[in-house]
Amino acid sequence: MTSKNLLGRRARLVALATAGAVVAGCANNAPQDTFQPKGSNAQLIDDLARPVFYIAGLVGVIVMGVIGFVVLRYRDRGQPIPEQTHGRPALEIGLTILPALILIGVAIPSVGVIMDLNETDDTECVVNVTGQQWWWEFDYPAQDGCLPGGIPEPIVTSGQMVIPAGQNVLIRGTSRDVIHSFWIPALNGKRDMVPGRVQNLRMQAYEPGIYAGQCAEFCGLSHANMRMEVAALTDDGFQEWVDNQLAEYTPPEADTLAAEGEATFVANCSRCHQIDGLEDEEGTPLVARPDEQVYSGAAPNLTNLMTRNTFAGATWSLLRDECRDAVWEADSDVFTERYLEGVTEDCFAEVDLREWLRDAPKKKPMYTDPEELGPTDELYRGMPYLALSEDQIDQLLAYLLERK
Ligand code: HEC
Ligand SMILES: [Cu+2]
Repeated sequence: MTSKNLLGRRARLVALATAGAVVAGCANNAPQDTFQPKGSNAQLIDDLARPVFYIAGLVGVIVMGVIGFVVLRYRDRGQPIPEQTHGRPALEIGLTILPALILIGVAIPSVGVIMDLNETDDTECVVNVTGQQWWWEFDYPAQDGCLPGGIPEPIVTSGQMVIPAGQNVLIRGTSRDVIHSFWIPALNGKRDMVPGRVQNLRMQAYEPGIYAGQCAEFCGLSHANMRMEVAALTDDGFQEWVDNQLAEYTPPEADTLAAEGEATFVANCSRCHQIDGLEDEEGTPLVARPDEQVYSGAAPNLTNLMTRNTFAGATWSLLRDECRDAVWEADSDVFTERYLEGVTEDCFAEVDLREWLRDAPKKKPMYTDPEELGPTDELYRGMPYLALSEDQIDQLLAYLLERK
């Protein structure tokens, strides 16, 4: 095969692959599509990005067209070198002023939108968002905001941030270890979450629904497994969610598998994981001390694990496929009700959670050297391998399934 033929074939392959990627990119049901805004902040960005894209696209096409013309028209065909000239003031000044004008034209609305996005005086509800390797914690301070009813006691959850649809929610974000970035493409742009700083970000969803996102700043080995969702509920639904999060602890019935699970949990898990209302045998409330165990100083609060439907950085589903689809693809008028059902026994997809309890660092890479699953700086990075027996795991699953 001649080199010319080879080039032609490669070029065709590249063209085909590019066209394929473009068509795939235009698929209409991508949950993290920035071009399908589902809230007022994302709408501001979209309204700016589209005209800017058209202007930039037009400039790009013109520049490429002129380059193509020059390359073809004046290519080397053995002709003598043309006479050299220098200086065309009108053209030079014109080609300086024109791009400057275009840039000013783009800058004015851009600065306006940046200022609008940073506006937080109009927020009605506060959630503290903290990133750590490799999951997000959401804690709701007690407040009058978030609905007429407010939030009477603090709530701590992880993976899925629940908000009332239609309200402007103020996210106060930070990190406990490295820089992460909070990004729910359908609701707003990215905001870096930096240790030692608090960064604000406003969230609003027009309609009830679930909106997927992911950490958007490389943050170590399992960066790709650091996902999150925003679940927006109706006002009544949000009130129900709040009441349920604050409901009193219901211990498992005596002499059940779940009751054995509670004991196993106390013995193996409660040093890191808080379950509000859980007590030791003497009736003293158990308070987790993840700061003594884990490098970031935190581990997810498991009080209501089964009210969220993903776990470990929202990477794995707690719902079986058909149940997950029923929630994720629900229309906005039925979404709230389906979401609030949480993980029922019929819908519980236990395989991933079982594997997680069997060996968490195997499921979600946490150390670059897999042989060294021990502590980093004498503290664990993420959840360690706990050498649980299959019986213990059965008990724990039965116990956790009741946490909602
Ligand atoms: C040394 C501290 C530590 C111990 C002990 C520990 N975990 Fe974890 N666990 C973590 C950390 C840290 C995470 C977050 C890891 C992640 O998502 O990447 C986690 C995550 C989880 C999650 C996912 C929670 C969510 O909301 O995403 C579950 C479920 C869980 N652990 C269950 C258990 C159970 C059950 C035990 C006891 C058998 C246990 N853990 C023991 C530190 C610990
Ligand atoms: Cu991250």
